[in-house]
Amino acid sequence: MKPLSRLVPVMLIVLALFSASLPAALAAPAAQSGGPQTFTVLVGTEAGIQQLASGPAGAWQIMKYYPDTITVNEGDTIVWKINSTEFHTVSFLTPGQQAPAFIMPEGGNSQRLLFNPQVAFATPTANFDGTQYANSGLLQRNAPPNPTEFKLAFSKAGSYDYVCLVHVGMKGKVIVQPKGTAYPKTQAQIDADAKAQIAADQQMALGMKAQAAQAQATRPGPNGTTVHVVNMGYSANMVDYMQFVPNNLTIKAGDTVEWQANNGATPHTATFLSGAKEPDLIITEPQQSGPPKLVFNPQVLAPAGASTYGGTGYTNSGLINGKQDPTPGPKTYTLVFDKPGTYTYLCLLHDNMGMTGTITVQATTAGAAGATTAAPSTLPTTGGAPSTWPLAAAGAALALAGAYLRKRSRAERA
Ligand SMILES: [Cu+2]
Repeated sequence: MKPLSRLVPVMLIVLALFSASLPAALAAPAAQSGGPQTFTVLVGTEAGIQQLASGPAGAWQIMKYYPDTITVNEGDTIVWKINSTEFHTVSFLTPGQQAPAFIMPEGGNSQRLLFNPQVAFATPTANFDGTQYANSGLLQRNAPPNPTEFKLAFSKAGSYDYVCLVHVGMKGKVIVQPKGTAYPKTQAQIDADAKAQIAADQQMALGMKAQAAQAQATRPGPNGTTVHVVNMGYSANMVDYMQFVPNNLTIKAGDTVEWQANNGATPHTATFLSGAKEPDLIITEPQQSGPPKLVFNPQVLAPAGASTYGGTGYTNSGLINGKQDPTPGPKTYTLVFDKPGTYTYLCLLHDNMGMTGTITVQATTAGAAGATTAAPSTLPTTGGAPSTWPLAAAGAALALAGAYLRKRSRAERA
């Protein structure tokens, strides 16, 4: 929430200077004087802030621009500032251009997936006239050297749509008026509107908590055991809940946990590190010329480990794409827990938004203990044949995690 907190004092000063004495309609023309103006748009917001080791982060990520439509004049500049833990882009496509994919197959005989540098890195566009591809790259907070803002000057009157190339449906518009035209809103009014919209959207997101928990259910498993369902987040109205639901679960030895894909299109993982280092999401491979290759770490993408977990070994669901993602691939991940203990796990994509959980396994009573032995062999597997998973994951470009660039920068330092 840094950019917002920076904004608020400025707004208060502006309001203190002008609002008390001037009606809003009179304040507007003041913005006309003094040549080109610079306006600010906030990118994303979040709610349900938690204090994490990496800093404060929202469990709810809201994929919108504030404001989503802004009117400026020729010669003016807009600065987009990241305002969420999730990363986003601000991307103006050329007329008729298809949005470049965020994640793409490497091609040839490779099974690897790459992050598209055309999406990940900023274009050097200085003066936008509607004919160029102008892209912010991935705007991300607290992840230098990745940018936290994107500046673009507008040289030609017109109406320009832009999108986030990571989150389908996240879009904005810039209306550029001829030089000298009166502005419909000052920055102070824009800020006030944005602040009100952000507050409303945060309330809307927090109000979705009950729905997010709704699909939880248990059902009988084999031999008197229980299958417990954990939802991998929740997605609606351009809002993503980056939590396991429930995030702390207590079961009996021999029980099964079934993680279910996000109800939207957002990919997640359920990953038990068992004390090992979290794998980087991205492997950076410098090239002779041009941008480095950004390889989607196969260790994150691919399922790993056995179907029973007892506290040891890297055990990973691999990428579980949301239910609305048409890409073939598993929509559930199941693990049987046979040893008492408390086991922590995380989503490799969204742990920086607090997407972590625990499974506490209690010993069964003496009478039921024998029942657990037959459980693993009779449970369904998750599918996701190793030969098909990398391409299956390609469609998951829709909503990748903020972990990406943080890890990329870590990889680059290494
Ligand atoms: Cu996740």
